[in-house]
Amino acid sequence: MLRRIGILAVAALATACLTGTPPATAEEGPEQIPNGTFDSTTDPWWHTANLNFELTDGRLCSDIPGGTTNPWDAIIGVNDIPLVQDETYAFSFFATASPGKVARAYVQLPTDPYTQYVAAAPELSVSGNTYSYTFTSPVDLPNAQVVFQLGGSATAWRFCVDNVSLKGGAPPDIYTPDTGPRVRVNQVAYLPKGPKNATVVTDATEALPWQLKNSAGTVVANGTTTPRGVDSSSAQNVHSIDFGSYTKAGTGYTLTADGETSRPFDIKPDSYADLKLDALKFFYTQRSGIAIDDALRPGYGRPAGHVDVAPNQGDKNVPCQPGVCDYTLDVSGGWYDAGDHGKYVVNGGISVAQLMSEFERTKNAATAKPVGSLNIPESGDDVPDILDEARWEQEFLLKMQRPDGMAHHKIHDENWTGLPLLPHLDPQKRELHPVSTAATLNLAATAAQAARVFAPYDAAFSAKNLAAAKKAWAAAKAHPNLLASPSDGVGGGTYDDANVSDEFYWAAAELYITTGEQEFKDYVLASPLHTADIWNTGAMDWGNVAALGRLDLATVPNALPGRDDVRASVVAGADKYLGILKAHPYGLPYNAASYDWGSNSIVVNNMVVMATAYDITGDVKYRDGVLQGIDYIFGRNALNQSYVTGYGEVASKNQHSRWYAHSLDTSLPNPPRGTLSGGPNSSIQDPVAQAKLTGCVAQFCYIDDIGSWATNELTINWNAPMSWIAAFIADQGDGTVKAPASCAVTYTTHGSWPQGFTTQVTLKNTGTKAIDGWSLKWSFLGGQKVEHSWSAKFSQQGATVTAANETYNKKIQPGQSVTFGFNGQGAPQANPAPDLFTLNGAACSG
Ligand code: 9MR
Repeated sequence: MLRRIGILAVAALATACLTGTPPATAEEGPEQIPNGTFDSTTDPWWHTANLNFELTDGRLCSDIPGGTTNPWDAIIGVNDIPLVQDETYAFSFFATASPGKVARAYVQLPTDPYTQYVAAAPELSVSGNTYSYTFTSPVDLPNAQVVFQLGGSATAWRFCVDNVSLKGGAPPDIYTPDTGPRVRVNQVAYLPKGPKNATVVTDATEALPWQLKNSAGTVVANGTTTPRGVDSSSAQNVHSIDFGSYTKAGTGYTLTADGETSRPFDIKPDSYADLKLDALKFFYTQRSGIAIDDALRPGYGRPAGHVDVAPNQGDKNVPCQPGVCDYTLDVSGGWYDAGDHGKYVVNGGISVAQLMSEFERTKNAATAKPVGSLNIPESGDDVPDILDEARWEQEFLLKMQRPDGMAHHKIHDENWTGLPLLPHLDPQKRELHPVSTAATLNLAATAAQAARVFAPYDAAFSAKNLAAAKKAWAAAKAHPNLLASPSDGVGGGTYDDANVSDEFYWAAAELYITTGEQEFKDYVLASPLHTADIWNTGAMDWGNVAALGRLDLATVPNALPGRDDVRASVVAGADKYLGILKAHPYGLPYNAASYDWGSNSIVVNNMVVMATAYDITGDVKYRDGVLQGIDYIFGRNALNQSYVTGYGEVASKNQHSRWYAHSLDTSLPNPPRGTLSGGPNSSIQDPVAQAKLTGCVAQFCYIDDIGSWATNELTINWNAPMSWIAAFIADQGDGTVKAPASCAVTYTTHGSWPQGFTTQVTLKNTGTKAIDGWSLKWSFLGGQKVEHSWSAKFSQQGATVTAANETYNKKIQPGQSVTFGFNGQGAPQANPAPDLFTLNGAACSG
């Protein structure tokens, strides 16, 4: 037993309280572990032949050799522990690891099949923690084993353990999250001219009075709640509050109902401007293959990961898994997928696509505004930062393509690593996994999109992407059924997908939009997915990408026959999600009996569909759906918490990550501001969630613990739609809907030749007042450039063109028009008429 017993006891109790384990009770049974305190001997504990025991500071310690493969390649254990069926046991121990490591702790059958009655994967730190678990024994067994499995690390480390205890008679482990006041609000902000809704958890079945108070405590509005019955996603009886008629900006508001006062919140214009940038800045610190500059991200600087500097084995010369291929590839760069060091083409694809779509929205949506500086190394070049960031990933995706056009599914470590582990310290062998049709089509789709969005900035990169996209498309058609294995999940995620018809549709859609070519048009029109109802419980995710194609066909200019129907189908999807949101007492566009892995991304992606419907129709009900949906993410939920780091009074901050592992190593940071957590996941696949949340009802299946990879990871494919939505909301300013301009534009391309075209534009004043001075803006699809023009002053930035009046045609009387034109250059690919024209900053109403 450690001498500093007082300190340890306090530490143990604190941990027990933190983890929600009830303190020991008088009824607890006798200690079952012989010599768990190691006061003077290590007997009767045993170890595998590759270990030794030492008694150090009253603890059992052992140096664990590096270079083993499996957890069970190094074990410390004790035998002959009696278990009584249906008895609930408290199992606990104190342990340290230097450097920090994940160990396995099991109470198990001592022989094959080694059935585990409690299975824990504690993340051990240098300073040490007490870990406590309860379980109910399903068997009567005289000789159970307690083991610590310590193998599987490439490098050597030291393990120490103390106070190993197993006692029967433990009260069941009931974890009760601290959910604070029963009035649930968006803890970040409501827009002054936007909807404002809240939820009250109450036993009352009749309407209750509510008051809105300002920061001085003065009641500024009041009303009565709407009883909503029992919400199935939380099993709570709830009421909702609508205080949307109050529009005065301010900070520190609170809502009071049923004797409870909400956490404070703001009513503020532009309160999402920071999130718009933070959610995108997330990607820089996920970068592989480049040092993260501490000057750009104070507190987040780190050496480059996986650039072939020891102990990394590097990504510049990566072999395949044994037997998969006989070559190596340079697949350095890209973004780390999540909290692991893996890089996956399926998942990189949807993530980079959503960033590029966020950029394309700035060209095609009436309310969209440019994204701004992300404070990345490329800031200040001529390319929008959001595209520079997307390019970091797209370059990696291109490297994953083989000469025959097929793309490798993924590259990651040979074995899973523990936490914490900074990218440059990962010692594992990196391996390429087989090519897959899904990965190849992710490459085809994103490269086709990249070909058009990068065209104005880098013609060579654009051409490279287009060639890669076409090659990938042809390869996928030749190998339409090479599926990633669902069991290829050691050292990295599987991202397996049994149905790639949606990947084919998405790739064809992007190739068609970029090229206008017949083959892709025919494929899109013939695909059953083109007209299918694809608006499922979740609109899109890494394995369901038809909506990515559908949304882009609807919003990026193209000449597809029946395009109006495509646009109408997106609006139909938005109607569905809006209906779900309105029926939901917590106001979210997600209705599921059991919540899926990454449920927050489903909520946000369904909001993307509503936001797109707003961009298409201008109907404010869709925008309000988005503004209401975001309330759930920021605290109008059963746990009364925000799921975005740094936003809201109580917010996720311990997301599962090997390098933002502050809760395991205080010298490391928490995730950066603007990081979305995966959120409630009913299947609670990880041991932390299983220990704390078993039996949870959907919204409660979440814990802000770094060990809960199933409920609390961070990923590129979750922050991508988060950033898209943050931009959409930020672009709404204070929520005032801008009146459209009274104008109509006819844009006619009269002639075209391989590298050029001539277009005439007529701007008509459809209003009742004269237009006195005009500046008309639109965007080209890709690399088109105005070369020669007449009757207006032209300027161009990227793909965005501004035509301003000459002195002589400055005034346009009601009903009158002006006509001007230009010769454009560089339209070897599709050159559709723009959908959006803005006159002096407001969209022409048509
Ligand atoms: O987000 C993925 C989720 O949809 C899957 O159900 C889950 C299990 O296959 O994997 C998730 O993705 C993880 C990936 O496999 C590895 N990197 C971390 C990802 C997020 O948890």
